[in-house]
Amino acid sequence: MKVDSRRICQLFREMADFLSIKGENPFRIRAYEKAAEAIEHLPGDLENLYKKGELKNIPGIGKGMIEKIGTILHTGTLPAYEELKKEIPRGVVELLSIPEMGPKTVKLLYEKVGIKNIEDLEKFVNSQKLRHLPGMGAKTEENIKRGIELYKASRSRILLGKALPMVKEVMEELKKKASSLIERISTAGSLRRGKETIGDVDILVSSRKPSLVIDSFVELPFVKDVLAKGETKSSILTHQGLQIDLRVVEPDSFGAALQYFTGSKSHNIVLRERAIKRGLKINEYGVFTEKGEKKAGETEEGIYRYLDLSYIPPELRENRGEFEAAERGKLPHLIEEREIKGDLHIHTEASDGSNSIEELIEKAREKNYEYIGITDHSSSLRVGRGLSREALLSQIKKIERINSHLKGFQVLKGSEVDILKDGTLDYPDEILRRLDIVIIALHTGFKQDRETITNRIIKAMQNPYAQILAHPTGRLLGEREAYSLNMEKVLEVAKDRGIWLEINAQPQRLDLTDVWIMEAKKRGIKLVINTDAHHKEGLDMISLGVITARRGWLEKKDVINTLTLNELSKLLCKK
Ligand code: DGT
Ligand code: CA
Ligand code: CA
Repeated sequence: MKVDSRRICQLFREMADFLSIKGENPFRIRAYEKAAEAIEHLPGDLENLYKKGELKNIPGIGKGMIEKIGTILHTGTLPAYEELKKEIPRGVVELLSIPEMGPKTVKLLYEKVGIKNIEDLEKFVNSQKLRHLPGMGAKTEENIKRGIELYKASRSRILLGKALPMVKEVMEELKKKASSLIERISTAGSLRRGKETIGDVDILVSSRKPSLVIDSFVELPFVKDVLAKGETKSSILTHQGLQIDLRVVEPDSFGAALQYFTGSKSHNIVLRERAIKRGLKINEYGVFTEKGEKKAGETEEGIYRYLDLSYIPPELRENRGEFEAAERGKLPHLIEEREIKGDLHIHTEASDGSNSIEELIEKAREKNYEYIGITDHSSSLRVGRGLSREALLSQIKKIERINSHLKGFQVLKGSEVDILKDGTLDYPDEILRRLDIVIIALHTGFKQDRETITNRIIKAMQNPYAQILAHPTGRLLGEREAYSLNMEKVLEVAKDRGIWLEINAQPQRLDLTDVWIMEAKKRGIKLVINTDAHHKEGLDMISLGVITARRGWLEKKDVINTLTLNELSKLLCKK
């Protein structure tokens, strides 16, 4: 029996959720989570590795988990899973996705009050009954209420980082199935513009036989429901809950349709007004004169050119000044992924990551990088399994040893140092002095007021060894809003002190955000695109960071980790 590895991942994650609601042993729960994570990043086919007995070499997958994988591969499921699924309603598990709702609270509300889903919870909270339960209070109730709102808002949108790989697969399957029918194919909409979350996926195809393309599309294996089906367009829902709109157009209007369906809406409105001013009409078929003569439409470039604009890359189409720049030929030459020379924020197995320094070097060299920064958590961050001073010092020695054997590549000694409650850093200066890269980051006290948080961060930025401010706003998409922060002030200090601001490429973070990136660039602040990877495959997330940087109008020269090793070393020496 062929079981998709993603299904196994999902099953393990559900197991972890079930067990946490049951209040089971945290190590058992963690074992499922770790195995799911490892499977997600597996360097090969799960079934093959299992058959060859090679799963035992994969960090994160223990003996017990290998047995369970075997059972699932043979039977499609696990007996314990089937039992728990009967016992705990789906809606109860979903409660875990609400920010502020931990397993203990879910268990309490389910067992003592009978709350089985979000609707039950919402009613309970709104009637102010939750505050009277043991260990709760008005404040918790308020937090959960906000959590529900946040969750509901996020449920309808999906992370770019999650959608991209799924969409890639969908497009490949469609191309395979309808190869003789399809001339061109592209994503459009917010996905193509690289927005951090997307409502639905838009795909555009050019073909001379539209209805046949549509027929192939709705029959693809990932389709769960067909929401709409016409001669030239269709909407479907995938098994993973992704909505995909497909439109098929004639080849000579592909450019016009691509421009139109890429949006954004506000960008398109300005473009249309521009056309009207010139006595032209623009729509998804092309640019036309008053007499109906077609002037452009086959390519996007042609459309912008006909309206006296240089080509505007999709990431800039948000009506944030791109028309003025395109008119004057002053559009930025946007940064590209191949210009990235290294990654300066990476965790290893020494703290809460899963790979060794050597494994990370190997992956980085595959990416043609010249350097990586090893930056595990600092000592007081318990949840991040932060390094004690001694552990950090011995890691420094280890890195020096490794570096002495490397040619054309260097590991930079670093740390993601926690900003403490009083704005001081988690290691003393005599330790920070020995590091190449000091990242400062806030991991606690998110609920402090705006002034307190701002002052804490600013104080930390004054430390002479502070170099990079990580994930500056602290947001976690769908989970946690940005903490209240006076970003203008932070930018001022960053400029003043020469602190580099991080664009954190984690799909849930993408922080700094596009608008603040533009703001930072305007002030001449340098940025650095980091993955904050906790797993070697996580280094590939850099692409999301680059997309976000592009949305913030960044060029190669604005981004520190486009520097060669040589250039970066010189810069770090100067500091
Ligand atoms: P999303 O899906 O909410 O993340 O955002 P988009 O931008 O992908 O929006 P969507 O899927 O509703 O439509 C795709 C594009 O089609 C949109 O960016 C611009 C274009 N579009 C859709 N409806 C209209 C409209 O009424 N007027 C104009 N000018 N363009 C539209
Ligand atoms: Ca869309
Ligand atoms: Ca759409």
